Amino acid sequence: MPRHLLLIGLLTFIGSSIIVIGLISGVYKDFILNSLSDNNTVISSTDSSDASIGGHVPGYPIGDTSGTIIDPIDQVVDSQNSVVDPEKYLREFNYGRVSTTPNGTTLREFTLVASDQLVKEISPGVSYNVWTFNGTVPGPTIRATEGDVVRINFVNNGSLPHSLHTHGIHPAEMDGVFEMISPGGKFTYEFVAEPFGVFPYHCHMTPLEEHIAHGLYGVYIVDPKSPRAPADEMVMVMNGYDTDFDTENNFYTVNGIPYYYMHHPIQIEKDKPVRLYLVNMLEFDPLNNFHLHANMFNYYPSGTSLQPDELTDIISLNQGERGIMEFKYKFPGKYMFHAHKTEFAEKGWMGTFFVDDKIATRNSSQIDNSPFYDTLNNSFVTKIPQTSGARM
Ligand SMILES: [Cu+2]
Repeated sequence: MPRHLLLIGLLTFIGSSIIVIGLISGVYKDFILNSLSDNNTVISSTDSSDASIGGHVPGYPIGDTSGTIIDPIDQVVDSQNSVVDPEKYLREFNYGRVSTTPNGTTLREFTLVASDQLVKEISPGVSYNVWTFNGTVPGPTIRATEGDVVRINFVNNGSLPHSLHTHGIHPAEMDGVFEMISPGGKFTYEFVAEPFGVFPYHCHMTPLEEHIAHGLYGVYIVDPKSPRAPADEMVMVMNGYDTDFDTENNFYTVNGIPYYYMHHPIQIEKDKPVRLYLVNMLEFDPLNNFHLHANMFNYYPSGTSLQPDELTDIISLNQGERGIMEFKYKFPGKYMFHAHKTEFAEKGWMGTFFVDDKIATRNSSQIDNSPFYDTLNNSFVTKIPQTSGARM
């Protein structure tokens, strides 16, 4: 047989093989994707053709996209195994053990224990080796007033060197960057709380990317000496988890558990001011954002001013950026908030506010800065006063 005919025959065979493989993989695409999901223990019991996946509000079905849908239909978060209880984390502010220094300044003392051996659920059924401050991701929110002395007893209970780097103004040796704290080591960070605002704290050991991605961060709030107006205060940390170690996040969350506030709406009161301390600690992705539905909010970048910079319904933040949002809802009902980066939203970074107009208006003298709405008892629970401390 002439050589050129042999070549044409060979090329025809290769071409038709590619077409057949293409058709087969198209037909079995869902099967292949589901198998991959199973291997990664990602919850994926949903059929992508079902228009009402996830039990979400009518008109907002979660459909299949370029990403794997990982929204558990019934989200029962196991508080024993879960990396954090987002219900509790949302409105928990730790004011430290309070005493007075000889010159009359308020001293707030905290203890932060770093560890890197815990395996916790970051979503129901999905376990991950989290690196934590005090056992949760995000770590506890610590709070002081401008001018207070903040003392943080840092303990490294992990197997790797860690440190504590807090944003804000302080001396070089309190910056937690060049002095690594070895496993089993301790260090006391002490500085004056300044300026007022909202700040992240996080481990600063290399490779930094790894220490942040695994969860070593939290929020530090400094109140102005003359306090902000009373409001329903809450903290939200935007983060992600790279569970297959390819330096791309598989899960995106606000307050540690993907989709948590979709299934457990945050109860707020109609016409009552809400103050939200927002921090972006997302690793690997350069930008994250927060979009509030059917409303606008005043935004205070870094929380360092009492005058808002803008009135908007969306704010985009790079890693480490943060600010304060203030808003109130005019109409009762259920409203979404989520990353306006669709991929992040559909991999877990979305939630809802439930605006209730039936909550009895409380006596204003009983209102402190951080009321907690107890969904079990259907009533507000008063938070600890700002000066009592001893929460950590
Ligand atoms: Cu670290």
